[in-house]
Amino acid sequence: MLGKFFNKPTADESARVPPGQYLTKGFPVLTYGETPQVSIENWQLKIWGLATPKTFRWSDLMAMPQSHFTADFHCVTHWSKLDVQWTGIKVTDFMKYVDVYPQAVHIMEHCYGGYTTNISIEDFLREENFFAHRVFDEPLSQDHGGPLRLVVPHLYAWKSAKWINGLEFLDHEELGFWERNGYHKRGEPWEEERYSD
Ligand SMILES: Nc1nc2c(c(=O)[nH]1)N[C@H]1C(S)=C(S)[C@@H](COP(=O)(O)O)O[C@H]1N2
Ligand SMILES: [Mo]
Repeated sequence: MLGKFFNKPTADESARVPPGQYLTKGFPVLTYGETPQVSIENWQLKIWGLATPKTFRWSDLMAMPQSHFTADFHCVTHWSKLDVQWTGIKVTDFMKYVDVYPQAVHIMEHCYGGYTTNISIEDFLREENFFAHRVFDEPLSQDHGGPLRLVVPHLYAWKSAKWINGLEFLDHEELGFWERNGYHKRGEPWEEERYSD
């Protein structure tokens, strides 16, 4: 596995590489199915379920506070990329514009193209999570989820929904696409929560 596509981590880095993961030199694209084409003019992010329904347009997101993030990225297929540099909106800043009902405990992330993934409210509301529209100082490419994706650094990257266009608030846990297909409900890389039992 090491060699052409993977780096052996330095001692410093290896403390940041979860068990069973290898550092990749590039930034692989991992997409199930077709890559959706979404223009900024037509782009929408909808809120529904156990929250006041709302639709955000691109200009709404751009008017929110913008932040820079450096985060490690861990795909369950065993590659990790350290220190990815992103620009976007903190989830906790975004959520100041969303009115969630008290019964909500879980979220389904919905995407253009039909991909879904589930996350608990607790995992979603962490300070280090963000919606990204730039990476390494370039607009986020379509392949990597442009114009906008979610990034949840503390869970395997399948939770980091590309082309995100909906947050459905739920009073129970429902499973998203990979979670229904054998992957773990939560996906914490340090615990190697790869597959469901
Ligand atoms: N909409 C959507 N989001 C997605 C995926 C996908 O197939 N569709 N793949 C997930 C997986 S498995 C990973 S590892 C990361 C990959 O992000 P990247 O292609 O930018 O590396 O996106 C996640 N988000
Ligand atoms: Mo992945």
